[in-house]
Amino acid sequence: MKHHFKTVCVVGLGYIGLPTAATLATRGLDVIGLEVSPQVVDTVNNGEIHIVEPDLDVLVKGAVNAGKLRATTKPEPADAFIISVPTPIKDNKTPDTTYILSAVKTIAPVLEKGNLIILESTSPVGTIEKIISSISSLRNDLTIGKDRVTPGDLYFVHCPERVLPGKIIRELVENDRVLGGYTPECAKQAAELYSTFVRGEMFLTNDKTAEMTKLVENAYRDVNIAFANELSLICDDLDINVWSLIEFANRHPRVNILKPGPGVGGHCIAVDPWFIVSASPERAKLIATARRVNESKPHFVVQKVIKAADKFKNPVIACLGLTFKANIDDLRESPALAIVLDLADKNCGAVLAVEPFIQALPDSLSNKSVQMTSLDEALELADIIVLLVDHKQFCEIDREKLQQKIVIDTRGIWH
Ligand code: SAJ
Repeated sequence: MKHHFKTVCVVGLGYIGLPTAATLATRGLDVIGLEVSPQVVDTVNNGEIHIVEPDLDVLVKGAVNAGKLRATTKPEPADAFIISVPTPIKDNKTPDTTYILSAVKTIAPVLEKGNLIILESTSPVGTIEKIISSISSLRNDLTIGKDRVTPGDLYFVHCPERVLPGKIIRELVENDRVLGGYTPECAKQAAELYSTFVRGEMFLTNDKTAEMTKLVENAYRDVNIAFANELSLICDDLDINVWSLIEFANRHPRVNILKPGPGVGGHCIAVDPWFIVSASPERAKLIATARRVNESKPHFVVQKVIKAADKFKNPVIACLGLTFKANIDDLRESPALAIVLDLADKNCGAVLAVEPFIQALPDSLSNKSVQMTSLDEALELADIIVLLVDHKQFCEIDREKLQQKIVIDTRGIWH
């Protein structure tokens, strides 16, 4: 597909923004990364990265060395803007769109007629409409295409990212994309831009459908993980090995049960379902219940550990893994981290934490009586081993070393 884009500004150089920026740069576009953190700007401009993601370092280094990618804290004009900033959840379980709206305010002064504004951040339904009204009030010199038909000076699209941390570089290119335009022409413009690197299929629709599609994808996964987690609770009561049970049930041609775990973490699946619940609380009953089942799992694990610890005078509890899932360094909404924090607060023994993907304990744990140790040290000292993340290193542990220990394997890697 032919395109007219020369310069793209990616707003927010995080887990999604940085890989997207680097990928666009390798396709010959001039990419500006707009970032609030001066440290991140320096890191990227040195051709380095501040997150763990396979192959991203090579991509960024190449793009920066070729002069195709540079980072800055100040907005500059561009042909297209891709906003990829976080959308956290507030304490009352409603979405917090402050980062998006502040990104919009930052770019508003440099917008020009013909610019394409893409929102990749997961957002509650109606966010594109909010962005439009914010920009209309800041830039009344530009027209917007208010009736969703007439073309305006600016093009607005929601193109939710859907890549899996750990496989971002490949999924960015290979996954199908949903492009939700405020007007049909908006979606077409986005398809032109994404055709520079997306090999998957592109589905053009309106902004609200695209916003809901993203939320539904993650709610679907959450509900399915909740089913597995609920089974693990039931099996615990009934003294049935849930891992074997699921293995057997999954031999049915139309059954595919996911894996129970210590809970559901990450910035998406543990958060997005609440966006649907808060938009339609009366209807979203199953989605809300699933979220609660998954949220209850860390407490269940803590109770199991406390029960085991009661058998010792001075128990040493080794917690393996802090991240929200295997083989990444991401701690966001991590149930493993929540479990370790809770164990430390409960004073049920000496708590050791092993996390091969992180150098030092996160702030939330640093003033607690938790000690970070190597895997070998933990295996030697511990009475109780709590496996919280299925990191590769843990899957390879010599099982001999687990004998004589109480093992609480929340991921079923040693079952
Ligand atoms: N988990 C289980 N059991 C399972 C699968 C996952 O307990 O069988 C847990 C994981 O350990 C983790 C959490 O669920 O704590 C989520 O992990 P994940 O690998 O399922 O997903 P994320 O959060 O890394 O990425 C998801 C993906 N969405 C879907 O698979 C529908 C990804 O494609 C999205 O781009 C991403 O959310 C996002 O940004 O929304």
